[in-house]
Amino acid sequence: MTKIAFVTGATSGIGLATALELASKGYRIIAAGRRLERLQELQQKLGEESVYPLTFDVRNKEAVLQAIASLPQEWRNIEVLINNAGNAHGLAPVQEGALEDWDAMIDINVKGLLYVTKAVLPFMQQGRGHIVNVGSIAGKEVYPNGNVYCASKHAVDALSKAMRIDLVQQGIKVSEVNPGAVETEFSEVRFKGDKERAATVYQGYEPLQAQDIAELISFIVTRPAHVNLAEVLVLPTAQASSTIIKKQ
Ligand code: NDP
Ligand code: 8X3
Repeated sequence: MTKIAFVTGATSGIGLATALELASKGYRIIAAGRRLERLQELQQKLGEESVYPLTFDVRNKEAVLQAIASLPQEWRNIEVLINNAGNAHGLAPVQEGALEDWDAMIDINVKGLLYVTKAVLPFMQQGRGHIVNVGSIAGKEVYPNGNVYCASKHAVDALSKAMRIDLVQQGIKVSEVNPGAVETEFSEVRFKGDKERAATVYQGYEPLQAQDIAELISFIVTRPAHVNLAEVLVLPTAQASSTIIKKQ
């Protein structure tokens, strides 16, 4: 039977690349995000049998629970959950940070991940499920002006460890992938659509690409049943810590 992977944030960047990579490995994909047209494009590309688009805002508890509860019978046997949806909003010292940016990061990156996990877990079979949380190097270190984004990813780090302990008796694996800089729409969202400023984040060195993370996630979920690759920190070769020091 074909395995089903549920990927959040499948409209862009790491989530989209992961959906495509897992589909190429034979998974059927429940592709989640807010931008329905992008999910439909993915479905057109891979076929109706292979992709089920599911739109909801992870901040909206009721919408998350309702959307996941509405999954048709043939899409309910979920083996893999990739908790990837998330973003940074703003980059400012704590004394200047915008409250709505803080709310967004905590609501999306932390509470959204929890809501989706809570709703998907009843569909996972004991001894077969695997949850992969996309954390960040920002969940391991803090950097100037990263305050609340870093805190949200530190929460993802703590939750990944806690979920692994809570779910071990059910034979459900929990892994965490912590990337450094990946060139996606991430910085465009952080800088509120300022493409020029976003582009500077990835200039002067070779950043990771979404495909690099997708291949890693695919490797993690295709290990034998007795192997759980619990945690990975993956960086561009040019990045040694959360603050990237570019060559002069
Ligand atoms: P992108 O901005 O390219 O993708 C973010 C994805 O998250 C989109 O598919 C978006 O879908 C989804 N998303 C955002 N907000 C919501 C929401 N409220 N409800 C539902 N879905 C939402 O960024 P990345 O691919 O880079 O980010 C993916 C993950 O990787 C994030 O958790 C990020 O923190 C993490 N990460 C990124 C790094 C980087 O350098 N790029 C490094 C380390 C970690 P839509 O807008 O359609 O809803
Ligand atoms: C995204 C990478 O370094 O901007 O999590 O926090 S960073």
